[in-house]
Amino acid sequence: MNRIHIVSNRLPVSINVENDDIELIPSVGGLATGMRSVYKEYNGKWIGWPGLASDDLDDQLTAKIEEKLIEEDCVSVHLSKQEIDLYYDGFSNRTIWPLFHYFAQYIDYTPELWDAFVSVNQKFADKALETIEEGDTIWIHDYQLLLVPEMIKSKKPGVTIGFFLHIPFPSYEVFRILPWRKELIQGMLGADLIGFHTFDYQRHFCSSVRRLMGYEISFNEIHIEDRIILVDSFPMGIDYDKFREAATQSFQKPLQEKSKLHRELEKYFLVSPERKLILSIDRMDYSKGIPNRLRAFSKFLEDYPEWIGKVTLIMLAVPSRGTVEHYINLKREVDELVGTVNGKFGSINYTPVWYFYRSLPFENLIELYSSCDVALVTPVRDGMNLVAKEYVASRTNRTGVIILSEMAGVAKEMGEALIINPNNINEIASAINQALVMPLDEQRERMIFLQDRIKRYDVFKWSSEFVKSLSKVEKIQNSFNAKKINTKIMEKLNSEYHAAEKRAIFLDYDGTLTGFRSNPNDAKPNEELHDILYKLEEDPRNVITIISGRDRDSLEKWFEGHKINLIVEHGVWLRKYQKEWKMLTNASDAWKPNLRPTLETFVDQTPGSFIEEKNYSLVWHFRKAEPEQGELRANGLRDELTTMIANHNLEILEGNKVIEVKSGGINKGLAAMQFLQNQKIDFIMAIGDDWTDEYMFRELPESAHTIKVGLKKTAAKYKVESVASVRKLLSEFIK
Ligand code: ADQ
Repeated sequence: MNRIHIVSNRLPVSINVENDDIELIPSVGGLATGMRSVYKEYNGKWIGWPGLASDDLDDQLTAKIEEKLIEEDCVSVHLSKQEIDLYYDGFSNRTIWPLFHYFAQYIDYTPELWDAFVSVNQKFADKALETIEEGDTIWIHDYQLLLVPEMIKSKKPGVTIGFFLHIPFPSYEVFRILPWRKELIQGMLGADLIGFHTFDYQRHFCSSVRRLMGYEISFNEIHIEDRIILVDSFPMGIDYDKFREAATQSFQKPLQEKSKLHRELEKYFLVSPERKLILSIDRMDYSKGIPNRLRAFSKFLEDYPEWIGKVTLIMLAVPSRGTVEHYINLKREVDELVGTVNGKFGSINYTPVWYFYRSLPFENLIELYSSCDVALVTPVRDGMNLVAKEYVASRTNRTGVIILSEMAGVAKEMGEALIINPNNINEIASAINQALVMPLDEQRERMIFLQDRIKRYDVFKWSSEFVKSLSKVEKIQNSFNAKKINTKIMEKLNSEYHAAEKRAIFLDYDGTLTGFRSNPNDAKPNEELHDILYKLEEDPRNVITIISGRDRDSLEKWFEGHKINLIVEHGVWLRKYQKEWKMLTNASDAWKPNLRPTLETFVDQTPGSFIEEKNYSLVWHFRKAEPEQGELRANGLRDELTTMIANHNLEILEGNKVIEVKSGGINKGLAAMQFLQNQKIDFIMAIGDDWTDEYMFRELPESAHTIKVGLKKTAAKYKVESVASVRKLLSEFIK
């Protein structure tokens, strides 16, 4: 694999400037650890903001910082105070963060925030574009940079782009609230691989793509005009061994080397071995459910008074986004709640909640993880939550219980935890009691499973799985590109076309010569298409046939005046130029009254769907129906029809948002071959987008030039991206 670069809001280092001396302090966070192994191994650069506002730096200092950063393969994006305020504290944390965590009431819709978000994302993209080359791979991180994938892809399409979202992706009903929802989706779709922590977020994202953009999604592939995008879930892990080793070492330290905190903790247990500690660690964020946790702890002491004096909640909250109003209010609420609980249940020698509003060094974090009997992790929404995994990794003696919110992504991987609803205070209170009285054997049984899983899928496995999928998507794109008509293939087609004495050209209509419309009757040919066809027809060597699933009427009307043959209803009818309609098969329509009522039931149950009746077929259209409901009903209808048509000479065709039942024994392939009988043709070309066209691609002779419109698997020799590319290709012949 080529070079892999990383782009994230923050670089993996902080900068300390003292008397013009610059010190780089590596970040110890999970993302930095996981990504360091990737960009170092693949000779890439890390592009991001170094954490200092550019207004505070003069040119000389900036140059010095850049120099120092480049030694670490880091490339800085400089942001002014105002940019940080509007893009980071602003749109990222006042708009996207609450929206994606289902706090719709907190969303800030100020347009200036959006404008800043666009321009700062462009800054990141520009910096990346300066740094990377075509053929490189780039991995972009998180919600602050949702627009960067498209900004890079549009300038350097040869770069393979991965994007990972570290927070939840909300359901469509919530996502649609945002005025800029389409722009965000478009931005993300610049990536070739889009990763989420859980399948639920992936599902929500795909649903928004389908509804907002109308793209087809099959399994985890999104088919856009010129590419396939893979969507998948990769639950992020931690550096398991680092936590495990640190916890082991912490216990082995002689007393005099132990930290002050550690000695305090040991003293606490010395008073009485019955004493228990519950741990709560988060950034101070409203998504983490801290007030409810305090309420639940208070309820627990009220419901189980035997624990008063014996259980302490250590609550650690890292200051975060302190300039944003909702965070200031949250801090106030938490301060008050801590005071209330301590006032209500505390005494001279008992403080129920030990509250720390600060960040702690790694060493202390480990001491807390390994000393506390219970971890209380109760976010109201959380993309993943690494604290739960860090607690598990640090439990060297394999005891300890986690109480875990079902709203955290990590809950999907931790079935052995006590899973609670973070809004159910009573449930949390009783889970605390259950955790405290849980026998050690049961704790170990649960912990062994948890540790095995978290050890196996650690942060290195997570990043290598993502990188593996990036190379998979690169292969998919390459195989698509191999069939794609490029200049060389076009030259070959052109020279064979011009050398031929008689040419048969079969053209499907919907999705090939013209785009799809909600109402099929609106898909009339426009002037451009008429023009191209008139010019092709002028050449007496060309025999042009429109071969479609449509009925006779619309095509006959729309192509009046053209020197064109028509094959309709998937090959039932043929009308040669200036001749009468002729049936190519002995089709029957006697079955229609039996099947129609079934289709009508589906129309009644699926708003927006309707039936089209052709001479020898019935078609159920669901393009205008709500997309997911349409797909679901289509499956149901297919099942029902399959049973009904058994032993009749009928076939079910699944087209683009349609299900069609038609007389059997005929298809576009057989019809095209019948048409070619007894004709001396030395150039055959067939173009189509649908799987009904696959019959044509398979039946026509090997020498035929078969061309698929779109990205799906095909028997055709070549592919083009869209209706526009079909028109361009046909225009090439008549230049
Ligand atoms: P966060 O919302 O920051 O991350 P989380 O995954 O829990 O949430 O990570 C917090 C990290 O901060 C942990 O590594 C923890 O050790 C550390 N930490 C917490 N309190 C600390 C303290 N007082 N002192 C020092 N360190 C402390 C976002 C998403 C999450 C997602 C991660 C990773 O919101 O859902 O899991 O990204 O993708």
